[in-house]
Amino acid sequence: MLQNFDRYPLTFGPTPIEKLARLSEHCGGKVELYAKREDCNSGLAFGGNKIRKLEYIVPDAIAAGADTLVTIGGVQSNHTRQVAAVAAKIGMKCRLVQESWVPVQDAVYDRVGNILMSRVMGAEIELVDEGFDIGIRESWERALEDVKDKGGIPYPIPAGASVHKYGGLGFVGFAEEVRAQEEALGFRFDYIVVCTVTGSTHAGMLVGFSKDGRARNVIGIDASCTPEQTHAQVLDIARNTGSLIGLDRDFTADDVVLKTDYAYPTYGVPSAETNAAIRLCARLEGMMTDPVYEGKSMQGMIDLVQNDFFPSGSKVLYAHLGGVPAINGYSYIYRNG
Ligand code: 5PA
Repeated sequence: MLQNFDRYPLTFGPTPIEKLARLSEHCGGKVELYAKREDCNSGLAFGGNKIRKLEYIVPDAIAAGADTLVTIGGVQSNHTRQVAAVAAKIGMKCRLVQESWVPVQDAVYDRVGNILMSRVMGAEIELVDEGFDIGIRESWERALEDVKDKGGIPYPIPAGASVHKYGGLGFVGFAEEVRAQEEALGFRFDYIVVCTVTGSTHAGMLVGFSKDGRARNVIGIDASCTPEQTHAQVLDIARNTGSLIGLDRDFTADDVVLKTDYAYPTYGVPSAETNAAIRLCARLEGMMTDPVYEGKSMQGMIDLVQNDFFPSGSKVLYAHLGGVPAINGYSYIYRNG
């Protein structure tokens, strides 16, 4: 589906799929759970889902003659850390706008994890006191202007690399990769579970899996806590990505399956149930998830299994999208494990 697009390799190659045997058993054994490890996809500062997206964006940045990647996220954004790593790798500068998207503050919240790594990798960081919003932000537009004013050539990457024209392509590639892995495994996954916030991960998968009739088998777990905006953004990106790759079909709101029961109490703040899911998965599988994104999709997947959302015998693929470095910003919550 992606043969007409340039890809700048930043990942190790296809990501491994592993069976979560003990977690499946714990959840009753009626459903087989697997994880596709996007959290182990690259040597670039711990990798994660943005690296796959950036593989299709970097060729455009190079072609544009840019010298500075400019992007935005929260203080513990995984996306900004991955853009900082990619900028270092390709020899560009990096300018990051980090807004106060999360209301709780651990003593070291702005010193550890993702933001620590972005600083070490040489990104120029501006902390801005604005709340959560997945849309286009004035602070980011100001940063683009500022780079220009100082004689640089900025390349704009929006939050989560999502509403970028090529933002959906990386996860179309994910679906193609899963199809090839299914051939080797000798079975097909019935459902794919994905954490959804800025939307291009989910949207790319939806487009990619539509090729074999599984668009609605991509189960998004909202972690934005602004689900209407996220749902609309997924649909927009899916439509744009579909027409970009010349797909002969449109997508409707019903194609975007988004579960909205797990993002509470708000973006970036884990509930007691999210923390229970993080600990359960860590203790049964040695697989770490984070309190902002993957812990919520893990909680959602476990809850859906336990409430028989997936028919007995289903094979469910959990897309582990990375994000664990942020857990360092939540040290007080996990001080006793
Ligand atoms: C993020 C996003 P989308 O934004 O593509 O919907 O992906 C959601 C998601 N899991 C899921 C992890 C680990 C993520 O980092 N992170 C954002 C960030 O700034 O890090 C874009 C919000």
